[in-house]
Amino acid sequence: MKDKPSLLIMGNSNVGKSSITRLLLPNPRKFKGKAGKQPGSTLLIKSIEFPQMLYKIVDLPGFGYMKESSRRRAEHIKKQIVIHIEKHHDEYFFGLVILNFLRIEDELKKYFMENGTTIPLTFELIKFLREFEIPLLVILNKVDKISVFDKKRIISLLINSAKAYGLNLVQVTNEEVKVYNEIPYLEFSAIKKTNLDKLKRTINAFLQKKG
Ligand SMILES: Nc1nc2c(ncn2[C@@H]2O[C@H](COP(=O)(O)OP(=O)(O)O)[C@@H](O)[C@H]2O)c(=O)[nH]1
Ligand SMILES: [Mg+2]
Repeated sequence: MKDKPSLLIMGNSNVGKSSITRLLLPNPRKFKGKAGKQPGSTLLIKSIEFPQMLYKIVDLPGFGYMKESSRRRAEHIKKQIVIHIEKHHDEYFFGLVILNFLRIEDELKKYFMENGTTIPLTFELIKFLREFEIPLLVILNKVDKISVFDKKRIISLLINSAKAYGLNLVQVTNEEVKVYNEIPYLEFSAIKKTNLDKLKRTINAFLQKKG
């Protein structure tokens, strides 16, 4: 029998990956959110699976969650993520790239002001996943923590910055995303469950496409 397809959930530490994973599970009580965090040098990649669930969930760190002090470790983890995706990309029907709304401006400004020649890590990650043709949704999480005014500013900064790197971010619509060169994004709150239905519908649409 064929294995279930996998949903990839990626993002830096603390963006809300475990919280979002929990919202997608049929039985969240059995899930220990901290399972993926271990101090060793090997990235232990665990997938979460329930009999009632039609897909598995794999939770991976993003490309850029380390402080300067542990740069070597960050490089090491990045290499392991790359190896994992190169080997397993066929198993993934869809990927969620999770961003923390409160961190977007800082991340982008850091790159544009101090380091204009390198690509922001989130965009690098998106480009990398797209090379393997894993369809993506960018989740802008923790929308409950910002004002409408800040939200508009951050989203337009994000869209304009993405454009500068050749990525076309568009707000997810009710229809599924058909245009390959567009990357949909969704404002989200794991705490308030904002847009949870939309997220589930989008995941299911891609699951059916793959199935
Ligand atoms: N306000 C707010 N807090 C959130 C949201 N999602 C996650 N958090 C909080 O952010 C922290 C990190 O969440 P977690 O899911 O463990 O992030 P992970 O490290 O990416 O797995 C926890 O304290 C969560 O309660 C959200 O949408 N809104
Ligand atoms: Mg976690």
